[in-house]
Amino acid sequence: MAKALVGIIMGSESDMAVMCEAAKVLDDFDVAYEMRIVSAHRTPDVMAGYAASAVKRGLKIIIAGAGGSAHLPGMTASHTTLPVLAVPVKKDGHDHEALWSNIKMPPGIPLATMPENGAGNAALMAIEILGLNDASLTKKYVEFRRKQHDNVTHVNAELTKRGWKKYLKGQKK
Ligand code: RP5
Repeated sequence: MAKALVGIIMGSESDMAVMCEAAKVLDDFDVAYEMRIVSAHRTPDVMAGYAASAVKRGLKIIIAGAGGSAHLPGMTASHTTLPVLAVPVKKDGHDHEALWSNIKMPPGIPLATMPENGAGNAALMAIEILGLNDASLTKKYVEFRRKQHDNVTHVNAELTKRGWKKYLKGQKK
């Protein structure tokens, strides 16, 4: 098994439905990762140890997701010099407190905050960063971006040919 380059951590098992989207993207790009529950509130010692040992263990980036008061991403960033990508987890009944908590980091400790529940984009950002030192990964990523471009081009061609009403009707089938 390849050594993990990305650490995906989350405050609770209840965040996993959101955070597994990051794992799916990394799987698609064959990027090795590890996934752990690391609560800033319930296991603060584990959180500090995880972040402090991350460089030595070979991690290059940490994706940290949490909901509620969401201290995990920021506190993780404060215990490591690795780039930490925050995913504010928003569940039913939540307001935007996790997002606010994550984007309000004080000067001096940067935290790259993704959109609410944006674990997939966090993984893509991780791939962009890892790609700086991995040409074959960047090649796959460029191909991924090209497919998105081609998809829009294809939709536009269909729209022009059939008009939006027929296009939408075709989509609903
Ligand atoms: C945060 O508070 C966790 O990230 C989670 O989103 C929330 C509480 O989780 P559970 O009570 O569902 O374990 O620390």
